[in-house]
Amino acid sequence: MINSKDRAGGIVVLTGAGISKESGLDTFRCSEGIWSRVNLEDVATPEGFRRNPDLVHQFYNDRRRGLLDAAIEPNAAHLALARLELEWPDEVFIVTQNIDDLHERAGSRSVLHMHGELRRIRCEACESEFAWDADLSVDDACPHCKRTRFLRPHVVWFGEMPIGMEQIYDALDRCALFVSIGTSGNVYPAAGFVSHVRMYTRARTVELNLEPSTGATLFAEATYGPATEVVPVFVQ
Ligand code: BV8
Repeated sequence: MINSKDRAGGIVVLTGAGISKESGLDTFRCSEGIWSRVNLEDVATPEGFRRNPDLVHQFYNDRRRGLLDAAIEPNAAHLALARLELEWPDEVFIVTQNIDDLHERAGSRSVLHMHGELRRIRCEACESEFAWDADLSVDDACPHCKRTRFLRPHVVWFGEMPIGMEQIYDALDRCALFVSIGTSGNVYPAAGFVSHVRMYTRARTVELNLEPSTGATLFAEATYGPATEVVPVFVQ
């Protein structure tokens, strides 16, 4: 449970694919996960995009269409975090590895997508960035500079710098509570946040996950179970 001491400095919540699983979106490393069906090197690296942009566009077009399916809704875990932010305005900061928009659709406002956003694209020629819900192809022209073959998903691939790192570490350095939800703790720098908090702060560290993550032993507290069950209980 969250207590009043947790408010001194703020609450940082790191989320991963597990928080969206019960909304119907796939995780990456569970059995049947995304990386069991497609090779990460081919679709989530700049090299893969240069080698075969059509394959990468298809991978993200399929996931974007999936996310826009009417059946995909925020779940009780997303809604519990949105309620927490309402109760404690300006003290809850969600850093998500997810590229879906379920936190925002649940009502959360203070959300940073460190791995980018599925419903946004950017132009590698003019660096403009756009909301984009349609399929994307190499022949699409940048709405700003009109050039083709320069548009890409606004997503952070392996080997690329995640978004908002300075803001994230500022928040980690100040927080009184760090909660990790629905992530396997395999991808850096996100997987290193708990070690950073332990080293530089006196914050509480809590893992809420279906099962112990790779970094489970680094957390002072943990509750295991489906996010729609454990998150509402923890934040009440
Ligand atoms: C960078 C694209 C530097 C978007 C993704 C060795 C050591 C340290 C680092 C590295 C290293 N070797 C390589 C690196 C760097 C690399 C990395 O960490 N590699 C790993 C594989 C070792 N990291 C990077 O490249 C990062 N960039 O380091 O840049 C730099 C510095 C200067 C200048 C330039 C560059 C970039 C990382 C981002 C890569 N992009 N995806 C997309 O397509 O979505 S990562 C991919 O994995 C996803 O984004 C996802 O967010 C992320 C993490 O996965 P999870 O969210 O944890 O999902 P997963 O399936 O793994 O786990 C789900 C969990 O949920 C499970 O634990 C499960 O039990 C649980 N669960 C399931 N159901 C439920 C549930 N929990 C609750 N309820 C449920 N119902």
